[in-house]
Amino acid sequence: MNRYLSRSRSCLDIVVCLTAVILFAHPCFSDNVVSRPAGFVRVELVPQGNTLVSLPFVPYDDSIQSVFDGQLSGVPCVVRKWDAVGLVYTDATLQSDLWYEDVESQTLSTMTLNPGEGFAVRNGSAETQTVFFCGNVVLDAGSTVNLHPSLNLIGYQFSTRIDKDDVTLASETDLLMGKGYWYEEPGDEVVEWTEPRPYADPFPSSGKPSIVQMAVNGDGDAMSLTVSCSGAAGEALDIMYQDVSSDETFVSGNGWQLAAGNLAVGGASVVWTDVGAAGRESIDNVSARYYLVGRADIDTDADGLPDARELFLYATNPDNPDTDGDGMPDGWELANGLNPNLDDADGDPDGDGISNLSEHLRGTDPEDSRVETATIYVDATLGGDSNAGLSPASAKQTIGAAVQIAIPGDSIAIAEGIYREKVEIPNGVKMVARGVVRLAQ
Ligand SMILES: [Ca+2]
Ligand SMILES: [Ca+2]
Ligand SMILES: [Ca+2]
Ligand SMILES: [Ca+2]
Repeated sequence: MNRYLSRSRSCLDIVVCLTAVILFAHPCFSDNVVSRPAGFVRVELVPQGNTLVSLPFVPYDDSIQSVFDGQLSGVPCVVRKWDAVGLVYTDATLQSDLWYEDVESQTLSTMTLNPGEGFAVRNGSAETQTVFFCGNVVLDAGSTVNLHPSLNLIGYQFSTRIDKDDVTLASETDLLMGKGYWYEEPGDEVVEWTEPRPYADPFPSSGKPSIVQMAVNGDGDAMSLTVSCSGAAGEALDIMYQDVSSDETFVSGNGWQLAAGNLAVGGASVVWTDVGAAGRESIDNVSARYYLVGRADIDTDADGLPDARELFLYATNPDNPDTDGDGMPDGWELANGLNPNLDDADGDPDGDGISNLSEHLRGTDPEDSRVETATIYVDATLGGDSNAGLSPASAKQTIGAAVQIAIPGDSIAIAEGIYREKVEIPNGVKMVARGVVRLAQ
């Protein structure tokens, strides 16, 4: 049996504790904006041999029957767990889609599989077979595995790989998702192997939406997610995902991408199937994929971006419609190719001489250099300087505010009234009075 891991303890524990304090200071968000994360790891089983594996997600049902759920074929397929206390193996054998403790007496297996445990899978087929281990991302603050004297078969307890230098149980190799490892405890006492969660937990502790089931199809190339919903009127969902290859680590708070946007929901649950898409590999081509479901219809700051997308896709503030304070709302900036986290009000990517802020105020496209002249309306009585000014109903209040956004060729239409301001008319801008206009200081 291979010895993959060796033990050495030092001040590493202290470093890990400090890391934990930083991770757990992360805020949690309100219950109905986003789900907790779920995911799968894809594991390849060598033909007619044993592969050491582990479960890096919390299965929806930890029975062996449910964990494998029709994913294996061939004779014999056997799952073998090692009892480090009794120093014996326990086997479960697959026959006709059922797992047996004893095939002859038709006694079904009661074996369970959970994170932290390692086990061997014998693939009885002459072909490599792939299995998907699915479930919730492990979000416990810390996890402990008891290492018994002599041999143990273990897995890393969290839903990511971990670098060999970061694991408290000093290792000769990185601990990879979905892999199992033999560990030989040289002492004669039980040793606790404890790891703090290696990624932040910015997720609500409960609530809906919630990913309540994942199931792979028979061909192993599509994954169906069942999402439990709140049932709120107008509820709509975004599905976000994150792919992590075997040499990368999961980063929970960012790195998410949109898989499907604004799915309509008409009841207590909805099923969405991931069949891949342009820019998103189908599930048979990725090592591990994580999913997050956000409410697409909750936009607290009314900037056009749902809270969940602001938090996990764009890193903008869901409570501030203009995160970078440059006068242009987050949603408008993203829709027009600008940066919602950087003051780019003075930028002019289309080179038309009109700044991004002016383009926003005029309602034009900052990525289209065609200049459209406009009429800007001013009304001392009914107007407001935060209005766009491009229609009588959204008139500005002062001529100065209109001048600020005017370009040569524009007209400024001034409604009847008294204007107590000093006005300088730029070249090429025409002023049109509509009724009796008085300028006063
Ligand atoms: Ca928003
Ligand atoms: Ca902005
Ligand atoms: Ca900006
Ligand atoms: Ca421009």
